[in-house]
Amino acid sequence: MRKLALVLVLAMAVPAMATVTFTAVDNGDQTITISYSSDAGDAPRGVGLRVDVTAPVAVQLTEFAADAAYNTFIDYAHSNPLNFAVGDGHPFADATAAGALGEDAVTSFSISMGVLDEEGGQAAGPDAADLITFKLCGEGTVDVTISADTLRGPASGVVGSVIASNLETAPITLTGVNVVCGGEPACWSYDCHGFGDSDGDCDVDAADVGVAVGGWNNYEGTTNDIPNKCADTDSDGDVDAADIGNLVTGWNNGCGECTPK
Ligand SMILES: [Ca+2]
Ligand SMILES: [Ca+2]
Ligand SMILES: [Ca+2]
Ligand SMILES: [Ca+2]
Repeated sequence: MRKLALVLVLAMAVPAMATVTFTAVDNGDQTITISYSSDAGDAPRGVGLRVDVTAPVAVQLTEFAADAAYNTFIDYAHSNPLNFAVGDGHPFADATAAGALGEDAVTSFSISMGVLDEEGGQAAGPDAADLITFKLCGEGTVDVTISADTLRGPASGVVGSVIASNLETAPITLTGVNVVCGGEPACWSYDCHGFGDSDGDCDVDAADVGVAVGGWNNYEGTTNDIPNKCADTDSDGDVDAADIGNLVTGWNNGCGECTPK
């Protein structure tokens, strides 16, 4: 009888385990939103997430929206200890060491955010939230994988007293995320663009080949006032063999119906 009573006391002393379920969506505008929901129990007090990308991207450090409860960016505070105030900076962190992420393009970074109350104590966040929307700029499309950052927190990616998460079982991967920022050049909507017509005059001739050569060497540049991006015949953020193949097809066969620009 005594033994049973002891077991009961122990069971009551352990807080209910909460399970957090993270989700992520590609918003189609170079931004990604990570959200979570949690079942009954302790709510998150912070997150440590790692983001791995298949090609270098520049995280847009000032273009993010975080849930208001997640008001403390721990690594930013670490890198900027003087005059730091709650809410300052951004939640993006170096994937391999303590400290805020810089502006250089990277293939891995972390998201490090905590919840502080008005007295500076670590409060609980909401049961469910759109945790963060962030923007990545790079070339073409990338796959983006989100997992727990075990450098900064437990394998659940969530700081709290007793919290499990779906990230312990499997990371979340978004495939084919378009990270070409700055808008699409008008030429991408030309009728014959998919066949290498860079200047919109419905033919594929030496002028278009010149733009293709320029784009192969310098995607961000221009050739005779035409953005070299116009040579990107499949609009995937590069000028590579696939684009040249489309141009050769257009050179040989034209492209059918076309209204000049
Ligand atoms: Ca042309
Ligand atoms: Ca022409
Ligand atoms: Ca291309
Ligand atoms: Ca390509």
